[in-house]
Amino acid sequence: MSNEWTFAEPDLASIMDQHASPLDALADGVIPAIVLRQVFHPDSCQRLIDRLIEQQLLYDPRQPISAQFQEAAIPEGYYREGNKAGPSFAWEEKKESGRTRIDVGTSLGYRGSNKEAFLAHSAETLSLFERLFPEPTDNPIRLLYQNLQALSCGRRVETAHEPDGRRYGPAIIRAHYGGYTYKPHFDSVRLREKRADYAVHDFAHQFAGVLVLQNTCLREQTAQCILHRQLWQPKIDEILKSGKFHDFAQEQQIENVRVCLEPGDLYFFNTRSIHEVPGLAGELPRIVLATFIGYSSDRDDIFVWS
Ligand SMILES: O=C(O)CCC(=O)C(=O)O
Ligand SMILES: [Fe+2]
Repeated sequence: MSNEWTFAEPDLASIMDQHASPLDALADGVIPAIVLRQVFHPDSCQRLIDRLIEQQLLYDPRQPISAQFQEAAIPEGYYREGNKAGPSFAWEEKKESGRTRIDVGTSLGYRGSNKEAFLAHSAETLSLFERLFPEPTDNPIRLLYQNLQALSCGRRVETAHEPDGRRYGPAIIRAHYGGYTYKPHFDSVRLREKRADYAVHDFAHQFAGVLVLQNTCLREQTAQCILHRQLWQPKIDEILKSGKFHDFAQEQQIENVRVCLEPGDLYFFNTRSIHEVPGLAGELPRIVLATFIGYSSDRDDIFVWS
């Protein structure tokens, strides 16, 4: 078997041909990502962005920014641990950078410290998305779930829920303005946020499923995700927090891959792999539809949330 670390692409048929169980290959770190090209038409991406701006859910950076959006903007690197009220940072960068993110939807990482408030916010998001996506054939969340289902070898893909049936936000739309950067980090409700009081804590693996809706471009470059062939371990926490992961990766000769995507491309990766999205301060924000995914090889259900 080749030891090359290359992602599986470009469509379901060829991916299923290459891998008996692509999600297990992701879980085991055998492949860095699964990339499905052009699952959502770029025109549909643009129509959705126009609708989001029309409905004042996102702002157009070419227009003056209202106080409403300034207040809602989320700083880089931000998340909350357990039920702590204050924020933690995945890396030490608390200063006002002017790079902001607007979320349309409910983030467990951002709101999960107060479970009741999180579930109430999730319920609002579920209604918002029903209004936003009235047509089942033009619904990118449904599309993401269907593609995941097709990769899952017969498992059941559903929106994450608590035992009492209350559902989490099913996906989130994120717009990254002004060169917003995800520095090298990992995501895990289990290992990082330690949310033992949530049903999603029980899955062995966490993936991300991200559909690109708009790229940011600067001097013909686009902002893209880089995946490092390094699963998170406690010993690299300090390296991540002090912003020294690049030096470490070079020293240890850790491989990485850049996943270049166009609007309409969908990718899945293991969020325990150290990953980053260096920002570019282009005119337009990078906008994605993002999810987290809970996966255990021995379970027949897969939970999706944001
Ligand atoms: O936007 C992406 O492609 C990935 C972002 C990411 O790493 C995250 O939301 O934790
Ligand atoms: Fe991430």
